Amino acid sequence: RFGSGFNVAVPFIDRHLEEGRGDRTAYVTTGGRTVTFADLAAGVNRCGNSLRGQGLEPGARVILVVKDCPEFLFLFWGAIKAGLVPVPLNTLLRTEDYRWIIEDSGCAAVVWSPEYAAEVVPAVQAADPGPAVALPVEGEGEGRTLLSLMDGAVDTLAAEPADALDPCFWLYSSGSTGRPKGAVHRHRDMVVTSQWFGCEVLGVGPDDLTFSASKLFFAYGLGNAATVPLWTGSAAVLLDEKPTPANTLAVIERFRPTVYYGVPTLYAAQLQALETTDADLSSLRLCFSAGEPLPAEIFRRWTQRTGLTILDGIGSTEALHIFLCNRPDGAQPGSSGRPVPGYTVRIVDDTDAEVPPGEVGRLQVKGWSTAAFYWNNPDQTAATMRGEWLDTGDTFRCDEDGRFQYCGRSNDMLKVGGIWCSPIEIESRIITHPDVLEAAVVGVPDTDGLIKPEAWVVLRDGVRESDPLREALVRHCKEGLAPYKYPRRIHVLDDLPKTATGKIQRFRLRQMAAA
Ligand code: 3SK
Repeated sequence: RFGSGFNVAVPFIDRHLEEGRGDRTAYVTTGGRTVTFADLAAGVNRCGNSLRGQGLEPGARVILVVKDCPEFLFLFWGAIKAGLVPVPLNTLLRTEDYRWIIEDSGCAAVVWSPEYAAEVVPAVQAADPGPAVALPVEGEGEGRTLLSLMDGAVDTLAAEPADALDPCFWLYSSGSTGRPKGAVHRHRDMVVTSQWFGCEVLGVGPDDLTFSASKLFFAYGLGNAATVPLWTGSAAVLLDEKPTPANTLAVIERFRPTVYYGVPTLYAAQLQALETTDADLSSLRLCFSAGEPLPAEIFRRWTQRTGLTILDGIGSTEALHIFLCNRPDGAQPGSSGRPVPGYTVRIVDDTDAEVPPGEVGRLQVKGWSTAAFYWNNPDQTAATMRGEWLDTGDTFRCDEDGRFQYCGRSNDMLKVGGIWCSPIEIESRIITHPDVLEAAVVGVPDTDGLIKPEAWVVLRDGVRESDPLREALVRHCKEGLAPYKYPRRIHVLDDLPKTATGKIQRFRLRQMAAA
């Protein structure tokens, strides 16, 4: 299967029919749809035939701006099976972002859920060159839609022969600055992440039911809900709305998943909701967190409130999924854990030389799921893909036990009074204050041009902003941190600026500070 002619849609989609799982459920949706493995295979084939029927040739890029629904899976896997290259995009982007990516990718097709038409359609019209094919998934009236094409398409399709190392799909990495970069992933990459992380670390098996609050367009959500379950022949729940504490807790109660993937901000908000409501989370055997490091305080509060441990991990769009994480048999608060089997992780200095245990440096990872290159971007490719090592842009420390601890984005670290200082450490202290829900810290030049930490906080519901509260927060930091680390100013916000994948956009806070 993995030799010449290998197309990754075969083991992820067709294998289930060959192994007699056609009648089993692959997906359920909060809107009441059930998709069996046989339905999935038929949808994938119809979708692949529909796209090829529009004149798309092998290798053509197909942009998806599609919510979490069965059609996302039909499109993603159908494109791959038909030899096309799906490019799922963040559904929260704006017209100008979509226009730029349509042009950068040179895509031949754009498909969108009607919910996103207001941002996508003007981008399709403005792009030069624009896509040959532009289709809403569904729609009212006479117009051609993906569903109308699929209605008339046959439900068998021979997989387009490919090689394990051929380009298979792209993911644009949101990055915290600059234009997004199209990471080109290969046919083998999803096999690697699903087997190593899904099976060998989490032990996901056919009887699990997954719920990922993180969306399919994000590498984390794609691995959680579109690859690990399909690799293991298990089922997943799809929520097509923006995840909120209320709807995610309701999904867990109603569908009773065994495996839940969230992000730290959502765990924090769910904890707040659980102060005033009850939710039955007893079906869960595993809670996972990624997207940004999980503060130790949220880990503790979640365990206290639910009796469940959250396994924190780190991955990247370029590595495709999780390469460093805590294990079910020994999660440590505030730690990103150990390498996932199959990955080698090292911490290097500015000359790419490995640093001794305990020292801070840049985290690099090596493994078979890392992207081949960035499309159209040799400079960023050279800066990030260093031979077989991928530079994550994150600063980490590894302790004597081989556990890794996040210290911030490489360019987020602050040097205060000549000493490197991690914003994460200060943030972790601030959020132990009972009035604070979330915090982000950046370095801001003082009147002498010297960098000092300043904090932006979101207060818990019902807490009012005041000078005494700010003073109390500073005192709280002084009591718990090395003297130079306390935030010199506390700013209060309703929400922290974040990327669609939940990472704090510290550059926006720096912009606010400079304004
Ligand atoms: O940010 C992360 O931790 C992550 C995890 C899995 C896949 C992709 C990403 C960015």
